[in-house]
Amino acid sequence: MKGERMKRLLVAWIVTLICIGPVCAGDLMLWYDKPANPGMNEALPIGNGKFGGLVYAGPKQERVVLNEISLWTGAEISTDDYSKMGWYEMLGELFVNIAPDVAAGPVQDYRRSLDLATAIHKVTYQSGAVTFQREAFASHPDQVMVLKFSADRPGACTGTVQLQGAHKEITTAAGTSLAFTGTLENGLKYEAKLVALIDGGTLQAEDGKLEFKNCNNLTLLVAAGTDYALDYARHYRGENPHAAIEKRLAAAAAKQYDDLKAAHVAEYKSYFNRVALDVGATPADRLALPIDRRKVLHSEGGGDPDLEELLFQYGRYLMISCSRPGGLPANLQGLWNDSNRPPWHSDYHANINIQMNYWPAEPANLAECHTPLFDLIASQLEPWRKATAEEKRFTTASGKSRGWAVRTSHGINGDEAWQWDVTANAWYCQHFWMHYAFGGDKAWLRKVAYPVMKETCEFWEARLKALPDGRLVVPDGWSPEHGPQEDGVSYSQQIVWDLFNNYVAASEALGTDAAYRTNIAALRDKLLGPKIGKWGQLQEWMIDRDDPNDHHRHTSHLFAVFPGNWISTARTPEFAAAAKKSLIARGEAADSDVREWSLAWRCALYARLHDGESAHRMLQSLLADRNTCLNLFGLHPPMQMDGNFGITAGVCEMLLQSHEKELNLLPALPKCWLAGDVKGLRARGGFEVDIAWKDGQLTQATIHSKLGGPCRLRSGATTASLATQPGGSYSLNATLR
Ligand code: FUC
Repeated sequence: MKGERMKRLLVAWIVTLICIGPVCAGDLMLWYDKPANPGMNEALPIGNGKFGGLVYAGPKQERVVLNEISLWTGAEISTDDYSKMGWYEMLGELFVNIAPDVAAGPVQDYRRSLDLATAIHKVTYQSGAVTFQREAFASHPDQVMVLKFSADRPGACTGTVQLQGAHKEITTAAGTSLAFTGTLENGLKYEAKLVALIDGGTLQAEDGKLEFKNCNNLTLLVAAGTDYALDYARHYRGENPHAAIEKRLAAAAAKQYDDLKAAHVAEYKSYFNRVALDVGATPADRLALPIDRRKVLHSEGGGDPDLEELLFQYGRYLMISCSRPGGLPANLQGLWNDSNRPPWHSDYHANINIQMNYWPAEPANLAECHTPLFDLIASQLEPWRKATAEEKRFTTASGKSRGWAVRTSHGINGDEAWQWDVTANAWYCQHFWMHYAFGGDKAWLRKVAYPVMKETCEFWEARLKALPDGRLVVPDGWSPEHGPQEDGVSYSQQIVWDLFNNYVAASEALGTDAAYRTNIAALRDKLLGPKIGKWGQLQEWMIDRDDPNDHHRHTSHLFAVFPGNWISTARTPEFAAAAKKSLIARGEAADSDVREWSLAWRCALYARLHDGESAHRMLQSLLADRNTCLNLFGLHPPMQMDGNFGITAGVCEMLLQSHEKELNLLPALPKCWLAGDVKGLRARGGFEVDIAWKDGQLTQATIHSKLGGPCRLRSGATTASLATQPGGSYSLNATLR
C-alpha cells in the first residue's frame, strides 16, 4: 500500500516536472488546467495554412472542430444585400471518445497546452494510476493533421473515433478509415478522411465509427480538401480533392509518427524562429500560472512581460498556421470557425479587417504568408471589374468606368456585398507595394503588383473631382461605419494619396511609364490634404464637425499616420500633433465600442506618434477579458483574428519603423520594457534588424542587408548612414557606430 502511494507520488512528481518544466523554461506556451468549453473562446488552434482544427481536449473526449479554408458558399454576385453573399463554412468535427471504464477514474494533473515554439498541442492527465498523453499538430510538409493518443501503461488506450461532417453527411467507416464527402449548393465538392494506426490492441470499423481496444497508442491522420481553385476562368473550380487526399494519407501512413512530427516542427520553425523577442522576465510564480490567470492579472496590473512576448508571437503563430502560399488569406476568423452561419460571414472585410490581418506579414518576417492575399485579389479582379462597370456611380465622363472597386465584404467566389468601400482598392494596393518595399523583388513588382497598382490609379484618375479652388477630392466617400457619405472624407483622401505616392515609387523603381508617373504625381500633389479643426484635431471630414466626445471604434481619419505615412512626427509635426489629439479623444474606455482590433490599431498609431507608453497601454488593454478570449483570440464575439495580427504589427512599430526612408530603432519603447532585445524584424529596403537595449536605451544593433545599398539609421536624435553590401551584416553600438 505504502509502496503504491510512493509510486503514485513519484509519477505525480514526474508529471509535474514534465508539465511545469517548459513553462518555467520558456514563455511561448499557452497552457490551461481545464479542458476548453464549447464555443471558440477556449479551444486551441492548430493549422497548416489550409486545414485547421480547434482542439477542446476533454479528458473523456477529444473534440476537434475541423476547418478547410476554401469551404465557402456563394457565387458571383455584387449586391447591397449582405445576406446574398457567401460565407465561410465549418467542415466537421472529430471525436475521440475514451472508453467509459478508462474515463471513469478521477482525473488529476490535467493540463492542455499549445507550444508556439513547435506548433504542437499537448494534453496530459492522470486517471487511475495511468498517465495519458495526447499530441496534435497540423503538418504543412505532409498536409495532414496528426493526433497521437498514448499512455504510460501498455494497452491502456481504448475508445471510439468518430468523424462527423457539419452538413449531415454520412460518414463511411471502412477498415481503418472514416470518410465523408459532400457538395455545397454552389457546387463546391469537398471531402475529409481519417486513417487510424494502432500500436498493440485491436481496431475495427463499426456503425460508422472506429473502435480501438487495449492499444498502447493510437495515431490518427486526417486530411481534407475541396475542388476550389483561385481561378475565375474556371469558375473557381479545379481538381476533385479525392486523389490528393488519398495520396497524402497513404504517404503519411507510411511514415513513423516521430518523423511526421520532426518534419512538422522543422518546417514550422523555419518561419517561426526568424523573430525572437525579449522585453523582460516574468517572475517564476506568475509564470507557473495558467494563461487564463496570467491574462487577467496582467491586464489588471501588468508585470508579465513574457505574456506580451507570447501575444506578439501568437500573431505570428496564427499567421503561419492559417495563411500559406498557394492557399487563401486569413478571413475574419483566420481559419477557425465552428458554425455554418458565422458572424459577418467570417468574410473578408475590406474597410480595415483583412488589411489589419496582414499588417505584420512583412515586418514580422513572414512575407510568404502575405502572398495568399495577393492571389485572392488577383483571382477576384475580373468579377470586381465587371461589377464596377455595371455600377452607375462609377461611370466616368467617357461613359465607361475604368479599373475596379470592391464592396466592404467579399468572399472567394466573385461575390461581394454591402456598401461599396470605394477606396479599398487603393488600400489593397498598399499591401502589394509593402511586399515589394520590404522584400525588393523587382520581377514580382513588375509582373504582379505594378499592373494592379496602375489599374487602380486609372480608376481614381477618372473619378477625382475638382473643388472650386482646384484641389481634388474623392467624391461620395465614407469614413467607415461612421458619419455621412460625402466628398473629401479624410480616410478616402489619405488612401488615394497613399496609392498615388506608392505608384510613383513603383514606376520609378521599375523605370517605367515616366509620363504617367508625372501625371499621377501631379494628381497626388493636388489632393485636398489633412485639415486641423477647431479643437486642434485632425478632421475626419472636410467639414469641421468632429465631436471631441465621439468615441467611435474606427480611427479611419488617422490612416495617414498608420498604416499610411502622409503624416509623420518628423515631416508634418503639426498634423501629427492633431492626429494625436484625435486619437486621445477617440479614447479607449471599456464602456465604449473601442475593443479588440481598435486597440491594436491604436497601438500602432501611438507607436508611429512615438508615444511608447500609450502604445503599451493598448497592448495591455487588449489582454482584458472584453478584448481577448481565454485562448487569446481577439474577442469581437465570438472571436476575430484581426486584433491578434494587428497587435503583432503594433509591437513591430514600437521597436522599429522604416516608413521614413530610415530605420528608426526603438521609436516607441515603453518604460516597462527596461531592457530587452528583438531579433529578425524586417524593414523596408530589404533589411533585417536585431536590436538590444538596456535602461531604456539602445545598446547594440545589427543590420543584415539582403539587397545591399545605403541604409540610414536613427536612434532618437542620433543618425548615421551605412553603405551595405548584399548579404552583409553590420554591428553598431549605442551611438550607431
Ligand atoms: C468592421 C468593424 C466591426 C467588425 C466587422 C467585422 O465592420 O466595424 O467592428 O470588426 O468589421
